[in-house]
Order: sequence, then structure tokens, then C-alpha cells
Amino acid sequence: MTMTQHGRNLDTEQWQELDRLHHLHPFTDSKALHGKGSRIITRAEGVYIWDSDGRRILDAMAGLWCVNIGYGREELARAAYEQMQQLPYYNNFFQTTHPPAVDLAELLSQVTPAHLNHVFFTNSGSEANDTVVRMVRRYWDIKGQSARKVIISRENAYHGSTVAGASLGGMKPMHRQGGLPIPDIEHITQPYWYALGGEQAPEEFGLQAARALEEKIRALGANRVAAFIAEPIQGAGGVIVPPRSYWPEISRICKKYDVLLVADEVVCGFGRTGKWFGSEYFGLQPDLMAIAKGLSSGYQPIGGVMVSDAMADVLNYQGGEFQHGFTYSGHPVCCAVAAANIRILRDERIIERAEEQTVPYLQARIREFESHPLVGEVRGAGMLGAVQFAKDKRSRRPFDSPGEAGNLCKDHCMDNDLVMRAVGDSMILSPPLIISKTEIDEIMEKATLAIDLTARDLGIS
Ligand code: PXG
Repeated sequence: MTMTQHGRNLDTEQWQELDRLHHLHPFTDSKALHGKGSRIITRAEGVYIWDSDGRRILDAMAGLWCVNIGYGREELARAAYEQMQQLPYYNNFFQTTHPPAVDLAELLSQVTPAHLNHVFFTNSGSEANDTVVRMVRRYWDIKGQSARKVIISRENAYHGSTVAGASLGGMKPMHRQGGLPIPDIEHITQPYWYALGGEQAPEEFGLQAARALEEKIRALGANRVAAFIAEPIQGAGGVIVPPRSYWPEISRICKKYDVLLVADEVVCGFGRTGKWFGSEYFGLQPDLMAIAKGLSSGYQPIGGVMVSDAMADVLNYQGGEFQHGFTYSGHPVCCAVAAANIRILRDERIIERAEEQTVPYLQARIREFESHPLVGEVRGAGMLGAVQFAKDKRSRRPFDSPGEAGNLCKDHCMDNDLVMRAVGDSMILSPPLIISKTEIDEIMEKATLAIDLTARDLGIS
């Protein structure tokens, strides 16, 4: 089959060859990739993507956790087209602004928690978190507490791939490449009961994991700590839903020591948890919120930092110029598309309808895997799910070669036209919020086959 791009009509092998010659892929073992050639995705609609061989694949990851609204919404294409004709680019530096940025800023103040009414625009989640680092340090400088520089994060967190984002993240293999983390970033344990909870009950373990924050603040000295950053539910770390005891304790500790609370809502935001934001799901009141992905449902690259009224007051009126910004901060086309996306989410009640109907269905159906001999735990919330494999169900003993089972299963999913992501030995789901019950049934049918085949490969029955 041939595919046309800008008048070039090439077949699969030709695109693959050009890709191999010229394109460096993110997070990819290129040697392994070039052995078999990239899969070429040519179009998408609803929850499905199509490859260059004409195969229809159910995308249970919504791209990279981002296509919340589903593929193929013409309104978003029209918003981009019309904005490009009207004003394809202008910046927000030097005392200018434009309607798409202002319109989106106001919309965001309406859909985010009540005390977050200000936004700094970026082009990605990584840039949002870079902005967080600079902004919290700037805030404490203005407040006359310049010693508050340290940002505490968590092991196995994902906050992006730029120098600051990867430093905030707790992914050891990323730190090993390029001498990270940068100074004044500290990591504490994560609330991952299945892997770390031992004999403790989940709620007791959740409290203990939260108290690691208090210990770290005390060890550093509270007067040195600027902020604590965390994803309400860890996404790329394996859809880790903390025990209910965790977040209230974290909130208490942040308040007690006057440490800013930053919620990284890049995955959890815009309906992923069944609420508009993960912060609402857990009842958090963050000072800052990093947003991206679902903000535009991935149709345009845009992110941002939502800022509380109290912090915005200090940043706006007490400190003079914040020397930070990107050429494309508040890009008009990205803003117009994000605003169209948010209006559709809001006006069609996509999040509320998912929470009422398809979220309970997905969560119930994936729990059917609990009885499978290969499965140690099924966890999830909203339109997020994880099926964790274990060598021994009862003791929660992991496999001797971590990641092998996950990799096998991911390949079986793909052979069966289903995209699921493997994180170690957990299989992850994060489908578009518009997925139907019938499409959830299709995921279940395909995932069941993939898990059965994986168990067979590993000799488990
Ligand atoms: N924060 C969180 C919580 C994320 O998940 C980022 C920040 C960075 O966003 P940008 O837009 O800079 O990528 C992310 C991104 C995966 C995967 O395979 C996850 C992400 C990105 C790429 C792949 O799980 N998360």
C-alpha cells in the first residue's frame, strides 16, 4: 500500500527506509527498531488508529495518554485552520496578547479548581515542569526566603524529559544518562503498595510513604525546601494509585512546613480520573498544577502551569519581571485548538458521562483479570488501568527478569491489533474518554488473548 505526503507517493518499505536514514526516535532502541522497521500510522478515528498495511488497531493508550476526546474531531481541525488564517503566530511577550490566549486562560480558570485562576503557557508537560522549578524558586526569592530552593519529588515519578523534567522525575535510567539530577532536587519513596508495601495494610503503608516527606523536610531543614511535586496517580511509573491515606497526609505535611504543593496533572488532568483533575479526585488543593496532554487532547503541542491566586499575587505584583518564557508560550493555534477541545469536553459532558457510565464498566471488567494465574494485582481509577503480572500471586513475588512478561504481552497485544503499554511487568490502559462499552469489550477480548499467550510463553497455567 502506498501513502502520499506532500505529493510523495511511497510504500511502507520506502517510508521505513527514509525513517531509518534520517529520523532519531524518542525513547527508542534504534538498533532493535531498524532490524524490523517502524510501524507507520497513517490515520485515526475515534479510538482506532490505522497502519500503512491497512490494519485497524484499537488504541487503548490514547496516543501517549493524551487523546482524551478521541481522534478525528473536525471542530478542532477547523479551529486550527481558522486561527491560522486569522493570526497564525504572535507572541505574548513585551506587553502584547491575543484573543486565543486570553480565551483559553479564562476557560482554564473555569474548569480547574476554584483557587487556580492564572496560567503560564508552555508547549509541553516537560516545559511546564521546567517552569514550575523556576517559578517556585522565584516565588521564594520574592518572599525573601531565597534558601528555599530544594524541590522534593519521588522515585519512579515521571515529570518529563528536559534537564529539569528528568531531574524532577525519579527514573534512574534517565538520571544515568547525562549526569542528572541537577542540584537541589531530592527524591523520596513512592506510594506503590504492591511492590513496596510488604506485610503492611495499604492504608498503613500509604501513611508511611507520605511521612517520608516529613522526614526529608526535617533532614533538609524546612527553610531550604521550596516545593513538593507529584502526580496524583503516577502514570508512566505504572498507574500507581496511592492508598486513600496518602494524599491527606501529604497535604497536612506541606501545610505544616509551608512547602508548596505542585500537582503534575499532565496525565491525570482533563478527565483521565473521571474528574476534571486528579486533584479533585483526591481532594487536593495544590498551589501549582502542571498541565499538558489532555489540554488539547494531543491535537496541538501545548502545556501550562496553573497558578493559585495567592502565588499569582506575589509573582505579579511583588517581584517585577519573571525572566522566563518561550517563543511559543500561548501560541494562538495551540490555544484555539485547546479551547475548542475544552469546550467539547465541557459541553458534551464527556468527563461526566464517562464517570457515570464507561468508567465503572472499564474498572469492573479489568478486575476480571484478578483471577488469572499470571496476574498479581489489577488497579486503576477513572480511565486508567494497570494489570500487574507476578510470578507468585500470593507473595506478590515479581519475575526474576523484570519486564520480560510485560514485553511479551505488549507484543501479543500488537499482533492482535491492540495498543497497550508495558511498564515493567504491568500492562497499562489509558483509552480515550469517549470509548464505548462495546469497545471496552473489544479491549478485554484482545487483552485476554494476549495475557493467555504470555502465560503460555512463560509456562504458567
Ligand atoms: N508529566 C507527566 C506526569 C507526564 O506523564 C510529562 C510530564 C512530560 O510531558 P511532555 O509533554 O513533555 O512529554 C509527562 C509525559 C509513556 C510516556 O510512555 C509518558 C509521557 C511522555 C511520553 C511517553 O508512558 N509522559
